[in-house]
Order: sequence, then C-alpha cells, then structure tokens
Amino acid sequence: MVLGDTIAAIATAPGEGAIGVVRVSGPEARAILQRIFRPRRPGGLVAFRMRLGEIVAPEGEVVDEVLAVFMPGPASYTREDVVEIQGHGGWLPLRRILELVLALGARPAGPGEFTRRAFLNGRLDLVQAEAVLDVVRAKTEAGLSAAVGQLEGRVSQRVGESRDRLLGLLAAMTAAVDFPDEVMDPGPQELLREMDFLLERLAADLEEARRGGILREGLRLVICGKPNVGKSSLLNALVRAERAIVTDVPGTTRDAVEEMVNVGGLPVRVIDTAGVRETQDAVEMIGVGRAQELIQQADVVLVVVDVSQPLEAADHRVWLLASCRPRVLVMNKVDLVEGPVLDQVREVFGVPAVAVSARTRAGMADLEAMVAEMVWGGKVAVGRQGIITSARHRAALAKCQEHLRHARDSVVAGLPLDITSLEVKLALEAMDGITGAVADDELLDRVFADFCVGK
Ligand SMILES: Nc1nc2c(ncn2[C@@H]2O[C@H](COP(=O)(O)OP(=O)(O)OP(=O)(O)O)[C@@H](O)[C@H]2O)c(=O)[nH]1
Ligand SMILES: [Mg+2]
Repeated sequence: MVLGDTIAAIATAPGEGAIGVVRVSGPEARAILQRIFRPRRPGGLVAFRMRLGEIVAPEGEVVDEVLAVFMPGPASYTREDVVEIQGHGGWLPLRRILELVLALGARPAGPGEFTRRAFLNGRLDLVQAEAVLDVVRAKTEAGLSAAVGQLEGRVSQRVGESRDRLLGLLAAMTAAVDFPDEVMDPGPQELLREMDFLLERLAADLEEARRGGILREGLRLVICGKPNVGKSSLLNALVRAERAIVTDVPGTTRDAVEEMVNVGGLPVRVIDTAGVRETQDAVEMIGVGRAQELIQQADVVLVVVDVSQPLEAADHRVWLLASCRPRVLVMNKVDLVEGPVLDQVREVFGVPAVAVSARTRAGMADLEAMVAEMVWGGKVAVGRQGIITSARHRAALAKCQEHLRHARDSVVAGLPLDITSLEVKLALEAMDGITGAVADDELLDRVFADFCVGK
C-alpha cells in the first residue's frame, strides 16, 4: 500500500553533530532528490548506493556537501521510496535542505510517521514499531537487549503462537455453533484443557512482562528506615554522587529524593525517603506519610538499620511496614562495629541481610548483587530477549486473561457454546491489539505520539 503523499523530516537529534540526516519517504522522494542533488561524479542515482555530491538551491547556491542514497520501496524502512541525505550536522544546513525538499512538494512528517508507515505497510507489527522507540531510549544493556529482541519480532512470535491457539479454539467452537449437524461440539474437557494451557501461558507471559516493565521504566528501589540510620548516605553511595543531603541531625530528609542508576545492567530508580518515626513536625509528618506510600509502590524495599546503635522498636516497625513488598535488610555503618554485632542483628530479624558502610562503600557490591538477584531470580541479567516490556502490552495480556477466565467459567457452568465463544472472541481481540492486527487510528496516535519527528 502506498499512502499518497511524500513526507520529510530531519531524522537526527537537534543540536550540533558530525552528520545530520534528512529523510524523505513517498512517491516523490526520488524526483525531489534529483532536482536538488548534484552528484560529484557524473552518472544517475543507483539504488542503495551512497553518492557524494552537493545540495543546490534553485537559484544555484550550494547549500551543503552531502552523501545521498535512494532506497526504492518495498526494500526500504517504510516500504515506500525513501531518500536519505546526510549533510553536515548543524541545524542550519539541515533546515535549509529540509526547506528545499518541502518546497518541492513534500510535507513535514509527524512524530513517528516513518515508523507508522512501516507499520501500515506491513513491514513491522506494532510491537516492533514500539520497540524502535525503546531501542532509541534504552538506558541499560538489559533494556536495549529486550528492545532489540522485540524489534526482531521475538515478542511478536510468542504472542503470535498464543494467538494461533486461541484462534483454533474459537474456530472449533464457532464451527460447532454454526454447523451443528456437521461438526461435533468440542467437549467441555477438551475446551478446558486448551483454555488451561492458554491461561498458564498467559500467566507466565504476564510475569515476564512485569519484569520487562522494570527494564523499561526502571526498578523502583525504595530506601526506608528510622531517622539518621544513613538512608541518604546509602542513596549517595548507590548513585556515586552527593545527591541527597546528609547530616547527623535526625529528620534531615523531608521529601523523597529520586535518582536513576545502573545496577548490574538494570535501570534502577533509587528513592530516598524521610526517616519513619512518630513526629509532631508537620513537614516531617507529610514526609513520613509519603515514605509509607512509596513503600507500597516499591519493587524492592531496602530497610536500613544502624548497627552502631542498639536496635529499637522503631526499626522493627519499619521492617513490618515493608513486609508487603520484597525487602532487604541493610545493616549500615559496619565500619563502626565488630562482626558479632552483625550476627546478633541477623538473628533478631532472621532474614538474609547485607552489611554495608555507606561511608567506606564496604559491602555495596554485595547489596547491588542482591538487588539484581531478586529481580532475575538468580538468572542472568543481560541478554534476555523476547521479553514484553510495555505497559500497553501488559494491559492487553491482562485483558485477554480476564476474558479467557470468563470463558473458562462459562464452560464450567455449562453455559451454551455461543456464549463461551463470545468471551474467547474478546480474548482474541485483546491479544490482537498487541501486535496491531486490529489497530484503530486512536491506538496508533497514542503509540506514535511519543516518537520523535523523523523516526
Ligand atoms: N560511620 C558511618 N557513618 C555513617 C554511615 N552512613 C551514614 N553515616 C552518618 O550518619 C548520619 C546520618 O546519615 P544520613 O544519610 O543523613 O541518614 P538518614 O537516614 O538519611 O537520616 P534522615 O534523613 O534524618 O532520616 C550522618 O552523619 C552520616 O555521615 C556509615 O556507613 N558509617
Ligand atoms: Mg536522609
């Protein structure tokens, strides 16, 4: 499918760079290039061959020396005719080149419009199109690896397999409803077996997706504990910078402080909170309330205790407060104590704990390893491809799961096949929303709104 008009945009980031690219896609792409490009050596454009030359304005002024390439569809990014002009990376020359292209009839591309065309022309499915953005934005190796896996279609393949099973199930049910004389009803046992298989698979995918979300959005690591135990110092040690204010006055941190770091290839958002204690100070009280909220939203909680001081009831209160989330006991200030003290603390809490010193950085590597381990359940941190990372995909999987559960319930309740098949159909539609097999403009607008122009 060719979409009428020709679009153009500067495809590289604004600002100065060694080179910058103007990208043109559509039926006029080649003709436009031919009118503004003067090759250094004689000879016409050869598909997929870079040519050195100049961009020349109609009045004869040389705008920039460039490399230009013509990529005829369908073997191009958008499957349309595409031209890319590599000029010098300043904003002004690129702007001039783009203006010439637009003057010749191209229209400025919207955000992500090249990728949107790639999707509409069947070159990418929606998962892959979204992965393009993730590859661009990836903050860590693991995030990049997951995004590349998606781009290569691994998630699409996994989703596609589930979809085929779901479609098979629906087909069998629909045939039995539509042709009751020719086709035998699939028995409830058979239906339940297939549904259970699919539900199990969906549950596994959702679990993977939860971890995938961490790759994309960052693990929320919340540091909490009594005042003055060294929470802010720990944040600074994790981010290797003096980010949060540290003093020996209890109650220093009033508001949550957040920083992004890379822990063993995982993007981690470290969040420091106000020390939890009974307080009359209004500002501090708000901070403590906020800390409790943050604990609820954490992926992992670090409960910090100061081992240079006797443990108090308040330490246990914080530990209990965090019991709803995966938590690690961090015994801080080990530089001030002897080994036996640590064993006592371990005994009191009866959990695996890490001993660290935010001041000397002793034990910090162990703490980081423990956090990474909690996320991957002891498995490798990098190179996990084919993982679902987007919140949109997770929501679609959850919706599919819900409809399939309803379908299963209606089989168990002995409801007629046509009612059950309706739920299976809805489950299938939810699944199709992931790869964009059924995608309306609204969905596409939402997906591509985050893209930059020129991608
Ligand atoms: N010796 C030693 N002192 C530490 C260590 N970590 C923190 N401290 C000191 O403990 C005091 C409190 O540190 P903070 O990081 O401000 O503690 P906090 O838990 O953020 O305190 P609030 O924000 O008041 O709740 C400071 O004087 C730090 O220098 C450590 O590992 N060893
Ligand atoms: Mg603090």
